[in-house]
Amino acid sequence: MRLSRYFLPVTKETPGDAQIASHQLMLRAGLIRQTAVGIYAWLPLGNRVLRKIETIVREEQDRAGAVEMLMPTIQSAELWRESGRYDAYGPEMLRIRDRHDREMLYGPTNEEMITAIFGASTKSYRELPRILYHIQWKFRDEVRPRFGVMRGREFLMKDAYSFDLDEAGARHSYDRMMLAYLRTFARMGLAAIPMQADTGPIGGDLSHEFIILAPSGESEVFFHENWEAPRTADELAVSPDDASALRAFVAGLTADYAATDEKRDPAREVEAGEALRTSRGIEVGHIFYFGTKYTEAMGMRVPGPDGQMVVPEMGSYGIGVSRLVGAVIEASHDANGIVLPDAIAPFRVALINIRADDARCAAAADELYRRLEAAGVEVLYDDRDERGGAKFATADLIGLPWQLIVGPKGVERGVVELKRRATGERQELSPDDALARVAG
Ligand code: 5CA
Repeated sequence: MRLSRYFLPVTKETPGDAQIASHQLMLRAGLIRQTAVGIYAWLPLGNRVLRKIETIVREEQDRAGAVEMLMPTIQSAELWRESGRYDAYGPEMLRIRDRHDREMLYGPTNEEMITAIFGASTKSYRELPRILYHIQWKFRDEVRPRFGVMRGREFLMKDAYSFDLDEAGARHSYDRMMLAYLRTFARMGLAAIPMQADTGPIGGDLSHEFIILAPSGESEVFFHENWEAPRTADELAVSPDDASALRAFVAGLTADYAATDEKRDPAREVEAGEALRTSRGIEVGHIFYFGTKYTEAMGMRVPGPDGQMVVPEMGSYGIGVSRLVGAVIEASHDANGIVLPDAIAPFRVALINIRADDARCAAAADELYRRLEAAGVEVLYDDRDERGGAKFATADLIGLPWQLIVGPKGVERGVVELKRRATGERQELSPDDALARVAG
């Protein structure tokens, strides 16, 4: 992509109404624009980050055995009356009337809808277990939308729903999602800690929030210091299909104490002793096991193996996909801007021609651009007629993992400069070597 044809409205000034670094940087680096309180447009660069995150989430859901579908954003009030949540949900629900005066709502979550759809078509215990998910926009009329996409009103969520015949099955589904979540966050370079959590309006008694430690986080959390050395995706290679091996693995992982403020356990904190840590944290995911709460209320029953009717056991599993963009940036930035992890970078390389008016520089940079594209390396080529300084500042601000810099002196000697954004490390290399390096 040539920057001269892109839409990347970066700004120098820090927006006054943005309180935390990730929100300021997302605005300054041209990732998002607010269009109404708590509602954001995703500009081209932000949209690419969002899609990268979505892809990792999707790959890990698929690996866990979940099946993707897509449900609408607008739901009928009727559905929510069946579960009793239409009134219980309160002012966070955006209620809408259509031209026939029918009561509708913009979905804050989808337990009712999936139970209605899956329940109506499931006729036998042989069709269970299943885990279904979608990645769809939600709306919650938050009292205090803040921190940009971190607590928005409209936000993108991955929500999965499991249906099982019995509690043992439901716990296996829960473990599948626990593993998928740990892998998802590890792949994004995030150390997310699963913490025992409150269930709020979703219900049930078994629940974990996945928390990233950050001073600007909204939750107060308590945990054993062992969580400070998080697992990498490679250490999470267990198969999701072997229920007992997976149970043992998850039990081992979650043996160390970790709880949100509402779920503190004084006895376990005494046990942790000197190793007890406290911090602020950002909730990036939340999983729930709530048994038959919705299937019971909505009348879902299937004939079991010996003819008796079974009310399926459910869980639901959410990831804040749009919140993650803010959370990753909150966890990874410096004084010059965003530092994006390779796995979710919108482009891998910023190719910078520092002298657009120099024919030899332009030819060398054009050639590198052509070769990068041919090699399938995602590149944002700063071919604009701007000062070198401004181009460097933009490249640092948007935080692509690599900067490939073409200047007149280097061109003379047949070299280009390669800079790693995260470390600031610079190297002079031949164009061939630089290409091999960034393509690796
Ligand atoms: N139905 C369940 C699981 S599918 C559910 O809705 N869970 S939740 O309420 O915990 O939301 C799931 C995730 O969505 C949260 O962990 C958080 O990462 C994200 N989220 C929730 N509210 C917001 C918000 N206002 N802005 C951005 N992300 C949010």
